[in-house]
Amino acid sequence: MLYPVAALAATALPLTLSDAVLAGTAPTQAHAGPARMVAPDPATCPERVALANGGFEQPVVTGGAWASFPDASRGGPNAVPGWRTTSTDHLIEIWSTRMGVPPAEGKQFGELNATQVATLYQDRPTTPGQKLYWRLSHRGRLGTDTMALDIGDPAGPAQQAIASDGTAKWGTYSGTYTVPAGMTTTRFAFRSISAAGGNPSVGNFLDDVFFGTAPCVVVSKTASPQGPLDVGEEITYRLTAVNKGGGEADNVRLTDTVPAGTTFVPGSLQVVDGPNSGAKTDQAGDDQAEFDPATGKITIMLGNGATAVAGGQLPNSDALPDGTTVEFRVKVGRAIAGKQATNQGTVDYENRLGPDPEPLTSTSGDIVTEINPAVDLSVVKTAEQTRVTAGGMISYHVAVRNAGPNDATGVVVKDTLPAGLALLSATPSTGTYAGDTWTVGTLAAGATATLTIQAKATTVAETTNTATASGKELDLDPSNNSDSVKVCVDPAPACPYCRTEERRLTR
Ligand SMILES: [Ca+2]
Ligand SMILES: [Ca+2]
Ligand SMILES: [Ca+2]
Repeated sequence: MLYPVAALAATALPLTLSDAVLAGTAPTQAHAGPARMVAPDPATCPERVALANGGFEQPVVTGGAWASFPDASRGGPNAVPGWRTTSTDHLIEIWSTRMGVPPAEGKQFGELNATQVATLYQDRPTTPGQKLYWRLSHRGRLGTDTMALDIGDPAGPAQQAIASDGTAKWGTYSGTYTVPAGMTTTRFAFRSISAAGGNPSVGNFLDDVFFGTAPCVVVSKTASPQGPLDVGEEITYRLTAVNKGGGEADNVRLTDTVPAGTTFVPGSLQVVDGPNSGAKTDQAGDDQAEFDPATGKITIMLGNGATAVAGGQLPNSDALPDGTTVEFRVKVGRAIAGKQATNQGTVDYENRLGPDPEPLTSTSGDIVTEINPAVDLSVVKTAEQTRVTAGGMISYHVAVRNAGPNDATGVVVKDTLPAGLALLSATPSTGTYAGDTWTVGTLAAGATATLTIQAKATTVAETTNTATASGKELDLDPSNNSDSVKVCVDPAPACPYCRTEERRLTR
């Protein structure tokens, strides 16, 4: 009949599709050279899969050299996170270094055979089509112990590998697993096969177990203050790298070139949060961060174990929820007055879960800071006469120039005539003069406006006349916004006849 045939077709189709999708988007291996994967963002990082407590570091064995703990199904403060066992007593055995066997990772490891021959497992939510990586370390206790790794449907996971190791050293195993269509929960299980000595409570040490998705680093960035900012102010950039994947990211390096028109603030490199936090020097070779003045490039090695020459490891966000954050500062230069400071950071890292390191790259995306316009108004004031007699006329010339870089708006020049001078006329090349204020208005970058003032000297004096320019925009050099000129007003000489007459009258 038709129904079973249709059902078969419906299940077969998604399988084919999902395989095709995988071929197109699954991370590629590093053989192709420098080509790097497209930057992931939280939306494109695949749903994270990662085991809990893969190194059996929890709960911490205290008091003795080993301890049996209830499995995760029992709950409670003493339960082993993540792991469950098919053992009827639900006990999981964990060893500390005090038993004289060095862990493969950290300070503790598990023993598969706790009190019974059993299976240790974790069930994780998975997305069909996902590529998952697995890795484990296995060791015999009294001789050669053997176990199977099973992965798949919790109702009956399929054998992936057999681990058989003696007591001399940890054996390491790794592989990949693609989640089949329809499987939204995947079981990852260790099944005891045999143990030297035959004691059901002895055998098959386990450590450094991983099962999950590739690392996926997401980079975000902030600039503070948000702006708009003036030329001469500083921007603090903070970049945060969080690993939203399953496995740890390796060889994690952040690079960031300071935005055009800004200069790096020396001594401003620091790891704000995460592994190795603290201030770093600008110099290369002495710690995990450096600034290269020749290229304007900042390089910071991130993560656990980062050095001056190699990036460290960034655990996933289950282990390090906030990732790691770094900071540096730049000073806004006049070249970007009235423009924008645009910056983005890049994090390069590797997925080392497979047989070859796979290079991956993430960027923060652009962060844009508006920069206010800036100008440099300057005033030059001259007088055609520096010495006049009382009652005579003085011609003043005022020039206001805008050296830029942006157009100046709302430009006014204050030019108050000193006492003893009476205004005759004021002739601006642009704008208007009223009272003691020349309203220039807009003055383009590079433009000059002039004003001629004619005044009558009414009082004998040494007069100083000052003109001062101001505008709406930040003035990059306030020292040249004023200029003064000095004029001497002498007494008018009396005529010879008057002098004789004065003498005669006083006799
Ligand atoms: Ca461990
Ligand atoms: Ca340094
Ligand atoms: Ca100025």
